[in-house]
Amino acid sequence: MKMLLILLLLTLNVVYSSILDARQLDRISLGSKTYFISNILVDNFQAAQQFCNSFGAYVAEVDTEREFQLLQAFQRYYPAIQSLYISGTDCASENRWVHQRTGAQVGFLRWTTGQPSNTWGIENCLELTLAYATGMNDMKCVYPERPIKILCEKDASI
Ligand SMILES: [Ca+2]
Ligand SMILES: [Ca+2]
Repeated sequence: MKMLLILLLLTLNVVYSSILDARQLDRISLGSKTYFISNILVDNFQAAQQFCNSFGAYVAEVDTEREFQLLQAFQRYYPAIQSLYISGTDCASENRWVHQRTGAQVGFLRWTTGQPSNTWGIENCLELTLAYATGMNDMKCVYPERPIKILCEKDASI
């Protein structure tokens, strides 16, 4: 299984950097973008944004199926990481998902089983999750009971 994942990542032109900040995990590239996972946990979207910003990056904005597939493969490479903050909120209009940074509509949505649930009417942020069928889940933007890592995106190649 692990070998299959490695092969998949290789075919997706995964490039690993040997020089990593202590707060980052490995990186991957797609076109002119670089993605990396935080090595810290945060319990709210604002902190996620601040973390990515400190690297000149932003919370990953999934806009194409190709981007989604790559990032999902990247996450699967680290089975211990079940959840990752990604960009997107529907706080202004229920189930109309836009990026927090730009206000642009989220270009690609792939919900995991039973989602979006908008549980308690307050799930207005997005995570990429390996739970159930894997995909996206709407979750609370402030979630002290369950801190998670962050998927950041940067407009630069490695
Ligand atoms: Ca919602
Ligand atoms: Ca949900």
